[in-house]
Amino acid sequence: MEKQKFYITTPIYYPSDKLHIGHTYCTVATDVLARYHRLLGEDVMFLTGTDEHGQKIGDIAAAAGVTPQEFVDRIVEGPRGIKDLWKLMNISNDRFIRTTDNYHVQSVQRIFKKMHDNGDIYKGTYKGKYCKPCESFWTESQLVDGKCPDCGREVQDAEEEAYFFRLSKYADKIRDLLENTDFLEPRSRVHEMVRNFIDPGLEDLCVSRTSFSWGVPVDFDPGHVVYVWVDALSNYITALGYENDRYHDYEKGWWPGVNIVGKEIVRFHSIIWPAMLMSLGEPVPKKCFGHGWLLLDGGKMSKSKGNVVDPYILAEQFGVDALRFFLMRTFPFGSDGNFSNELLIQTINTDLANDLGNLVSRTTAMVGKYFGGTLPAGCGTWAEEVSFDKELKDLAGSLRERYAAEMDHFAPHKALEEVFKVIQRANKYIDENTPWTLAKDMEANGPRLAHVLYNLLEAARICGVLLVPFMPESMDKLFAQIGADESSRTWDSAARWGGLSETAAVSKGENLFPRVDMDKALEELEAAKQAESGVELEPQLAEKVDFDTFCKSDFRVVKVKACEAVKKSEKLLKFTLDDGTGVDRQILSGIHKWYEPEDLVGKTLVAIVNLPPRKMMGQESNGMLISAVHKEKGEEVLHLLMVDDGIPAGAKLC
Ligand code: ME8
Repeated sequence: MEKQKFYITTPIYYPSDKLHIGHTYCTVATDVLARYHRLLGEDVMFLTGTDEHGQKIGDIAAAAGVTPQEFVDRIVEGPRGIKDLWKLMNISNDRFIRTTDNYHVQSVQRIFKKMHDNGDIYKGTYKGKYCKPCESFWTESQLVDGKCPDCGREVQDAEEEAYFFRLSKYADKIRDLLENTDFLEPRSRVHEMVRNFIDPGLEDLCVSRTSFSWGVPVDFDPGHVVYVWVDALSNYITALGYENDRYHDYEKGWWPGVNIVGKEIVRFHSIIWPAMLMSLGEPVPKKCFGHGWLLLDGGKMSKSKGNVVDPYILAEQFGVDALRFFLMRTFPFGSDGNFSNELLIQTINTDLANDLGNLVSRTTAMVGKYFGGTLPAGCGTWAEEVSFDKELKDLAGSLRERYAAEMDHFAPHKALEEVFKVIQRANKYIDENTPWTLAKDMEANGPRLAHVLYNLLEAARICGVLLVPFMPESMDKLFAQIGADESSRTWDSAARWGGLSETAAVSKGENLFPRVDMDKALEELEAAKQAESGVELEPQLAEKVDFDTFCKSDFRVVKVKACEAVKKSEKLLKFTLDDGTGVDRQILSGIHKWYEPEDLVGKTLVAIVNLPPRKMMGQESNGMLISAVHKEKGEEVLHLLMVDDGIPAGAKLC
């Protein structure tokens, strides 16, 4: 029988800058679902990619002095770019689409033409508001306090000849899709969409622009480029081969698929995208799931706010699987969640090091110590089962069913909760049985001890199978340690208590999840963040200076009356300063590399004025100007300390 096909997609990412932990969250979640469906035995197609057109990217590339194509190539394909990140995070996508791929560009042109030819795209004049960062057109009535309803930023007036898509024509069908089917989840998003967009009346959508050129050209009307969202949304079918010869999977049962998206782009995926498909006469997706945001200090992460968290740093410090697990375990999929490094470390320590890691390491160590790594045949059964034997077996034996129910409802966090109930139950089972006491009299208690350890291995195995989608590499290690062969790693075997061979070869290997020292890890993270940004700071001095000694240094505010380069010196500038005494002070400073003398005249600076005089290049220097220094990408950077011009020359710093 042919395997059931399952098609799942992430949003395609804007390569406008490096991706952060919020993007990683979205892709890891989709990867977990894709791996879950593979575990079920389905024939999975998992698509991700990059959304590379639009005015925003054109503008950023221009500012960086490169062509848009060069710019996106670097961020998508370059070192530590988007493809590298997905490789690092063990993302198992089967396909990667770039909207600048030729086949996609051609398909979008054909899709646009099809909708034009069937009368759903017509020419008109666009008058309205445009939010550049969101690449979204808005009508006056949709604005919130005159600003973009999505991001709250200023919008621009826009007026140009443009093509329009008859979105209004599909209003009733879309309402029906949203309200009367389970297409869009979670349900709260349905209410948002209906209240904010359907109830006020769907207006036709402007789908072409003429004021910039970085996009898919409308082939039958030069000068127009296709609206970036029409271009981007089409990726879900062009990547399967719709209207192109690059792939041939569209008619093979992949479509319709499941779109996993963040909440701010649910509007595009649950209204505009289904309407486009209706216009094309194609089936709408099976599902659109709108997950929440990872917040930092209560706000959305964004480069412009400077509060992004770098997934490279976290994965390198804590391990890819620990990071994947944390993202799925901690934040209810569908709601917003507050990210913090402390929370990440706590989750690793509690769930992975304490609960799962300890269960596996204690059990495998005991099998090694008491049985030389192989339990005796027959240890899987025990005639006089006690209540806690039964409890553990029942809970683990029925876990797969509860887990699947949650995964099927896009609740990976709840599925993990079920797995961890079993892990915690198993750890309690160790305490209930005190194997080390049983081991004191192996002759009398050996068979019971073997049974207890078998039950523990078996509980670990079942949990291991169900954790594969979340932590594939670590679960391979776990299986190797408990001696689980291929047949006991399958989905079927997870519903069967007793799947592990009684005489499996058990070996205590490396610690799966080492405990993290919170303070040390936080310090290292900070250092890694600085190294990534290229900023290096001098370490603070440990040696204390007593207050009286400190007070002997006389720091004063000084004003620059004149400044010139010292002849024959590349570095030195000569300052004539007003230090409030009425007598000019001369100071020489080696800062020409960072400042031109004419830029400093009139500035208010700080100097230490009671250093002994020093001769430099034959000239006397009476004091030293105070600067702030750090290194950036290995280069020293210096900033003269400049203070408010209102402070009079000679004022003492204390
Ligand atoms: O929207 N928390 O691309 P994008 C959770 N190109 N998810 C987040 C997040 C956060 N802090 N920040 C971003 C686009 N995301 C379009 C998609 S699809 C045809 C075109 C999620 O790079 C965001 O919600 O801005 C979205 O789902 C995805 O990252 C890509 O965002």
